Amino acid sequence: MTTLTPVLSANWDRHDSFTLEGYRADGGYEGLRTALTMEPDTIVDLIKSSGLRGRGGAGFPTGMKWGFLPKDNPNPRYLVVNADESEPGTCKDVPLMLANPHSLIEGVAVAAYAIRSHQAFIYVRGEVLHVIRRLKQAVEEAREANLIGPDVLGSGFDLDVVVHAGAGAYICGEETALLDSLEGYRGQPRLKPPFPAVAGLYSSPTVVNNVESIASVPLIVRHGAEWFTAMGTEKSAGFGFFSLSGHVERPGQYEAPLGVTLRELLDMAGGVRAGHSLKFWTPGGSSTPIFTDEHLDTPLDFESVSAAGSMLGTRALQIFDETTCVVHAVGRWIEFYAHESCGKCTPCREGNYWMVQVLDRLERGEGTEADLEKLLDICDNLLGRAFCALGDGAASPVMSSIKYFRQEYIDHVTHGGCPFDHRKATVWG
Ligand code: L3W
Repeated sequence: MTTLTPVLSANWDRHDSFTLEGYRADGGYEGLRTALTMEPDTIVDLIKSSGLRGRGGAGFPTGMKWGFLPKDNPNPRYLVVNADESEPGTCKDVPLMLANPHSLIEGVAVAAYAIRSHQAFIYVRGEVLHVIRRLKQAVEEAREANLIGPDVLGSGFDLDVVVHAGAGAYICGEETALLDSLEGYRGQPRLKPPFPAVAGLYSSPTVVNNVESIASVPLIVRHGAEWFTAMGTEKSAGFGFFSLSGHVERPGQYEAPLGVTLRELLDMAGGVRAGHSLKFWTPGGSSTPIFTDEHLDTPLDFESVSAAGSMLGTRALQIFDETTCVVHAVGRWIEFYAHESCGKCTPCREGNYWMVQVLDRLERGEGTEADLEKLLDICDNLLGRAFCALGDGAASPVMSSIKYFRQEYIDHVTHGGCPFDHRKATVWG
């Protein structure tokens, strides 16, 4: 039986967890002190050997990404934290930054030192004003304590940290759209390669990492790579937040080793809401193919989730019970993707628009069985054909829901509309 491993969330119960004093009481900034005594390249090697993989969805090895920065480029190097959390269901970075902003700032300082960057940006989703205020306050506290700024802790290392508010566009969570937005342009994805590591912000070598990835770094410096690899699985090391939402008794953040199963997490969270049973769920947010009760024992690590046909993504576990209409739920997600499509590429701009039309007419009882093939055809033109991952993300819930719940789609045709009472699916109703 896996148990919780509160590490990043260890001090969340302290009333002053978000202050410098509260963070330091539990050993905060000790990782930075240690890091400043090490050679930058030694820290990169340490993160490589810890096996830390990006916590923003793709799971790319963090140390390897740092190692891609070209040695012969004379331009300044930048560190950019992707704090633009906007994926439906994904809700881990916001609580982390609210409860423990200094864990991110300490991570920024260690990571910037390791990659030899003197300028870091934290790009935060524009809507979360309370988080932006808290981060700015924490940055000021850290600056006053000489934990960032000129000559950090007398080490000779200078670091400027800027908290930048986006304007509320999901696409700006795509790393290159984020960089365009940060430069003052309309946020739209750039062609990759070149990857940001080679040509990122202002065409300079740039590391873009997720909040949770960066916040994990000082802990690895403090406790060592073996401490980290002792948790999780061989290829998916360490711990992470599993965000349970929807039809679950105790929704929230469950910090656990990678490889934990939904069955174990539900045991800790009081189960699916009383009197109901699990119908479907997302392992990593709305962009990942849905799972059903067949997958309750799938280990939630990168490899096992992929082998079972989905993606670990951001570990945003949205739980839906038998009162939920899958066509309705998928329709709401696709409305989101259609609204958030940046319009740069045709498959995503047009495909999402048409999927909304088709799903909507199925819900209204004006659909036909041919609409299922139409949806799959649109997905076929989206998957791997859009300019960025937003297209694949939109196709995933549609294709997987038809795979597992084809009959429910057909029921919408034969029943003359949605056979579900949506009021029963609301968690408050
Ligand atoms: C240098 C190479 N760098 C890859 C870097 C690349 C990036 C990272 C991962 O999508 C996923 C997406 C969503 N040289 C490199 C290299 N890199 N090869 O590695 O890159 P990539 O392209 O695999 O993924 P991505 O475009 O970063 C992210 C999924 O996450 N997702 C999204 C969640 C949404 C949020 C949010 O709202 N904030 O996190 C959920 O599952 O579908 O598949 O840094 O530069 N040769």
